[in-house]
Amino acid sequence: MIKEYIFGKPFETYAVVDRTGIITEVANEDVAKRIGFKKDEADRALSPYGGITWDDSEYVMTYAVDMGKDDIVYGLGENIRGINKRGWIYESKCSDDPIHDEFKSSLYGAHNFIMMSGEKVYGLFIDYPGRVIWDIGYSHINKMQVLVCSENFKLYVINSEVADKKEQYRDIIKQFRKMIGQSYVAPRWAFGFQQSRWGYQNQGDIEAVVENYRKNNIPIDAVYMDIDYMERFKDFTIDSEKFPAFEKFVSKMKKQHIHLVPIIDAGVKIEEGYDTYEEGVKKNYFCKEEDGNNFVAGVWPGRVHFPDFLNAQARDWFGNGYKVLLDAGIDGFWNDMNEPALFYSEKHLKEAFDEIETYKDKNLDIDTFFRLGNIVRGLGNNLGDYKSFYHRATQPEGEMLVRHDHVHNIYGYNMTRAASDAFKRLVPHKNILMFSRASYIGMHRYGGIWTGDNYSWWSHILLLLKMLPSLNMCGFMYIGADMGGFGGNVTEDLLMRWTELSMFVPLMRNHAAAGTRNQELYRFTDTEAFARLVNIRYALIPYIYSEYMKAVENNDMMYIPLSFEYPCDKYAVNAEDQMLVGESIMIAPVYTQNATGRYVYLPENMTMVRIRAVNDYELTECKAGHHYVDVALDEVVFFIREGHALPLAGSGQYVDDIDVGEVTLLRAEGSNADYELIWD
Ligand code: MIG
Repeated sequence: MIKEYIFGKPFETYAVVDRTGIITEVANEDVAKRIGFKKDEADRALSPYGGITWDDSEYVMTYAVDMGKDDIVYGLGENIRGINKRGWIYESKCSDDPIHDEFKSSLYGAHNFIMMSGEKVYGLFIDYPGRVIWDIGYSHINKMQVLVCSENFKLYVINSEVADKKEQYRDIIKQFRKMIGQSYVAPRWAFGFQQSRWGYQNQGDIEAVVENYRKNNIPIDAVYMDIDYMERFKDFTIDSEKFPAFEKFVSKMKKQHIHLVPIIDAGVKIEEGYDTYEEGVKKNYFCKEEDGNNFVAGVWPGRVHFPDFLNAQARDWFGNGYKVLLDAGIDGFWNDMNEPALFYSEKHLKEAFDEIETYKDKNLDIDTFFRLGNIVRGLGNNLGDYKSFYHRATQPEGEMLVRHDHVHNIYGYNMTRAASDAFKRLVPHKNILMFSRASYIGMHRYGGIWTGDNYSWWSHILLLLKMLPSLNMCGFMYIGADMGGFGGNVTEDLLMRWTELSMFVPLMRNHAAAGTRNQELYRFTDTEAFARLVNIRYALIPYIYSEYMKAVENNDMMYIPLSFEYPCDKYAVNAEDQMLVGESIMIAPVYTQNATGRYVYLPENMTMVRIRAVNDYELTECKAGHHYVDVALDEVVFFIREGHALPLAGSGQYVDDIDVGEVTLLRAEGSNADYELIWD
């Protein structure tokens, strides 16, 4: 059962699309009080960060609820910390921040859904595109306090009528997912291994990558084109010196079963004669400042304008931009910098220079010296800048002028919607790969996400694992992290362990930042081991793809915390470093450097699969309970659940090369279970 409470006059985000069975109530003062929401003056309301200034609202709405000491809070999608979100404060504010450590409170997405599991199990979704703070046991260890920085939003409370706790979890998730609409389905080839690097300059660089992968028998389906393929970082252009005959090159790659996936950035370069820029200006498709001038920010190309993705016409126009690349045979894209990330705004930059000028001949002391540094550091992704531009948002009642900070969290969502709508218009018979960096719930219908600029840190293997179920709860199914880590220098063992987790994740993409160590799998000593591991991935693709499709169709999760299946087993409830993947298996990846194995908890009898190569594996029956399991650096161990089976194919050098007519069924010991394969 879903109840919707309408507070004030909410902005329509189009997050909710299926309203069947939803009971709506206007949250006037009495109703708000009854359900525990309180109006508070913004500057008096709780905030660990001081006053609430994000969107200048005079009043905020707060909700507080006591938590029993064993209650669990799930959700919040793309975020730091655990599957159980208790013990920290999170902030829904799409942020371009490359340091994903424990101190952060926001990453690139804003996913305002939680599921509380205590005496009662229920889901909460706050549909508000500005700032929302989730204090889940931070200010008070046994209290959850939610702060919505506005009086205008929608709240959805989801309850389950089924009695069994185990069923309740999935029932609540399914109700929520149904309400927000079916998730995006990626093309099948996008489940293959993909290679990326910020720094590939031209056709030759890409060809060398493909050649090396093929030569080493490491399967691969796609190579990415990061910002350097463009002409001076201009969207929808291709540098003709680096790619003299782009269309031919795309089709040559396609013959080798390689898809090229170019990046598209949110900002449009200001440059006379550049058609996208000129058309955007002429038709008023860019975000504006208060005085009506187009807002100017600095990003990759230098000065840019931001397309007004909240406006339906601007969306159509920007979407049409993808056509040049589609026409050249491109069938996949990644949307970047769409929080939107900004290095500086022109206005703010001027002020900063003026202020720095006044420091010139000063004797800099403790205060002034740090202030000087902060002037420059504070230029990027600055709140003041987000407050200084406007959208002409298309709303059900017509066009509405809205200041960016009030709708910040749906900017990237609408960029991806622009792309996805254009694909349906321009190439209706093709399924295009699309994923984005920034997101909001609702965007899951239009594309997937990658989790942005992580690091080559061991802790980031675990962070990926923990994000998987939380993302599924919020509708994001085509997901993945930069395998091996984006920032910093990877080591061979880190990359190998990461590969052993990413092989169970839909988006298996190795990507690294410019200036870091080369990270392609053929760069390391034991290339042969990487080849074996990626071949195992391809043998598992029929399973991964089928489970993905089933989860999408049933509005279900593909990554399931053990606590969902075994809610009365305290070891399962506490397990945050192993999880179920689909209906048949449990994974327990190694994420510690120099470890030769790890402790694994089996909530029920399971069959251990130790696999070193597609044709080299053994099955061992294991009893429920605690085990120490050896896992050599170059092998994979996972577990088949009692009474279940999974298909293992004979690998392939690319996804279409996988022969699903030739699958072996790996069955749990003593079971004659069947498996429903989906391969359309
Ligand atoms: O701030 O296009 O997250 O994947 O390689 C850097 C260059 C801009 C950020 C993306 C990253 C990409 C990089 N981009």
